[in-house]
This record gives sequence, structure tokens and C-alpha cells, in this order.
Amino acid sequence: MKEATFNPNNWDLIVDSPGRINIIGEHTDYNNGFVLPTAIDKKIQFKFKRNDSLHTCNILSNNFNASLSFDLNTVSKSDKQWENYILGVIHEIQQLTDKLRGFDCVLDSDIPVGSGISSSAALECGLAFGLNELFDLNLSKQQIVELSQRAEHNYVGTKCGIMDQFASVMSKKGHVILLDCQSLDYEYVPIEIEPYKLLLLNTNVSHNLASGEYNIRRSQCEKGVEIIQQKYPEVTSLRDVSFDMLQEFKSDIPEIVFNRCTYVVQEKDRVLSSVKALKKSQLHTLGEYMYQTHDGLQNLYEVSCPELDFLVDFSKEYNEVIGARMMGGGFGGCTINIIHQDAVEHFTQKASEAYFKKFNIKLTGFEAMPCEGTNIKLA
Ligand code: GAF
Repeated sequence: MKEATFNPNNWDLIVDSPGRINIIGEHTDYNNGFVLPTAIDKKIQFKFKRNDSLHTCNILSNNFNASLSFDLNTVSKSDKQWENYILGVIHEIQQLTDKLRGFDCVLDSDIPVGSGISSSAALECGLAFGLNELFDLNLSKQQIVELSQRAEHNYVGTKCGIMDQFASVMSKKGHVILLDCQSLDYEYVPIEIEPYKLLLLNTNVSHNLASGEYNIRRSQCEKGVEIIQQKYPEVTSLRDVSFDMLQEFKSDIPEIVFNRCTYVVQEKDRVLSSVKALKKSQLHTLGEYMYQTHDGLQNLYEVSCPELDFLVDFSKEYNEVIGARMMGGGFGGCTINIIHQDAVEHFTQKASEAYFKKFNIKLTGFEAMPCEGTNIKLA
């Protein structure tokens, strides 16, 4: 890709595109299960301007201190991963419409990269959302969500589910989304947890295995489904498999695959039980489910890492923390904790000290506020 040269001034459009948290329902989305995410007050801001060219697009990322310039007629994959998120979105939009023209865009982000808050979905969705406005593409929000997911599959190479893009675009302030990843039906559930808060602890590690291991987990789940289908042809995903049904295959399914399937089947039920608990303000019950999820992700799905396990174990020593688990794809990033508001400062400090002592890495803690999805700041 060429270096971008442009002169950002007098923006036509400013769009905020948030990262997300997920209360519970991890690695269930690509198994057609349920998830419970929401956008938060960490975002990428996009400033857009149409330029005079028909085909030249210039993008500057202040955070990466990097820019790219490309021609709409010759969009192809790059060897720089961050560029593929952008080029992938452009490519997917071009499959739907020929109305894109040249534009300039500047990006600023306060989403820590690799923290499991999905800066990638924020990038894809913010770009698609902004270009939709800028060039009157008439894409629906659902089309924006789905094309962003396809961009990640086809250009970035991560065969992600739909959760992150859906949360980034569709979230509503003060709510979480109970999303059925099979039908894409959804319900906004108020997240009223006072006097508790949602605290994220960022391990500041991001083990490089992540993308490859993610795709492996997905294919292991599909392998499990293939074996189950031999007896139950009506099963199309782990969504259709109950815990009891799965037990029938204990000797037919390789142990690792069986463990992966067991986690997913248990997790999909935990999401629905968690929503019931949240609606009844039974926060200790919700917290208990979160600990169970971590246990499954650590021991059955094997997507955790020592840093995340340490923080979750550490939280168990504090009565004020009623639930904690790793969040997102895994192998680093954040834990999400439900913690009494009076204990946030003290706990964060103690966790940081212990974490630094153990790993010699600085921990970063911040409160997550459930927020509106992708939105226009200036038009
Ligand atoms: C990543 C993916 F992008 C999501 O689709 C989801 O699978 C998540 O990992 C795990 O729940 O964020």
C-alpha cells in the first residue's frame, strides 16, 4: 500500500464506534448460541471527508501512527493486518454497491488493542457505518454488521462469530443485548446492578496464538457436530445439542473435541440462566455463573492463560467481587469483574501489586459503562 497524503480539514462526518464487553456467553456465537454483550465507553472515532477523486481513499490512524492510501478499483489484501480490516470492509461494501467514491478518514482510538474489547469490530463497523452515511449507500444496520463480519473472515482470516459486530452497532445505553446468534433475534435487558460495577482488568498481554487457536476451536466444534449428525441428522450446530445428548457420544468423539463441545453446551444454558438472574437482580447467582464460565474456558475450552487465571483466582479472595472471568476470544486481554463500588479502588490496587509481583507486567483497570452502539457525532 502507498503512504497516504492528505490534508484533513472541515470534516463531512464524525462517527464514534465503540468496543464491547460480554457479560456471559463466550465462544457460543459461532455455535449458534446466545451471548450477552454491550458496547462500552471506549471507542474509535472516525472523521470522514469526501475528496475530489473518484477512486483514491486515504486513511490515517493516529494510534498506529500509520496511514494507507488505496485505489477503489484495485482493492486487495495487504500484508499489514490493520490494513486488512479496512480493505476487507471496502471489498465487502463493493460486493453490495458501486456507490463508493474517494474519501479521506482519520482514526483516533481509546480502545486498548489486544484487550479483548474488540477494537477490530469497532474498526470494521465504524468504517462501514460512516461510508454508508457519507455515500448514501442505504445499507441496513444488519447489513453493516454482517459485512463487517465477512471482512474479518475473508480479509483478516479470523472466522469470528457475529457477537462483536452486533454489539458494536446495535447496543443501547444502560442495557445488554441478549442475542440469539442463530436467528439474530435480540432483546435489550437493562443492566441495573447498583451498588455493583463492571470492572475490567487488562492483563496487557496478548499471546499471539489467538487467531489460529480461535479458528481451531471453531473447527473442533464443527467436528463434534459432524459426529453427532451421524446419529442425529437434524443437528446443525451445538445449539441443537443438549448435555444429555452429548454424553451418548463420549466414546465416539475425541477427548479434546468432547471437552470443547461440553463447554459450549453448558455455556449456552448458562447465558439463559444468567439473564433470568440479572432480570431478578440475583447478582450473586450471575457472578457464580461467570466463575463457572471461566472454569470451562480454562479447563475444557483451553483459551485462557496464566495471567487471566491469576486475576480470576485473585478475585475469589475478595467478598466484594461476586463474579469474574476472562472475556472475549482469550489468550490475553481483560477479565470482567462484578465488584461492589466501594471496593473498586482498593481491589484494583491490590490486584495490580500482586499481578506485577507475579508477572512483572503492569495491570490496567477501568470501569466499563454500557453505551450506545455506533453513532454519528457530526453530520
Ligand atoms: C472474539 C470473536 F470475534 C467473537 O465472535 C466471539 O467468538 C468471541 O471471540 C468469543 O466469545 O471476540
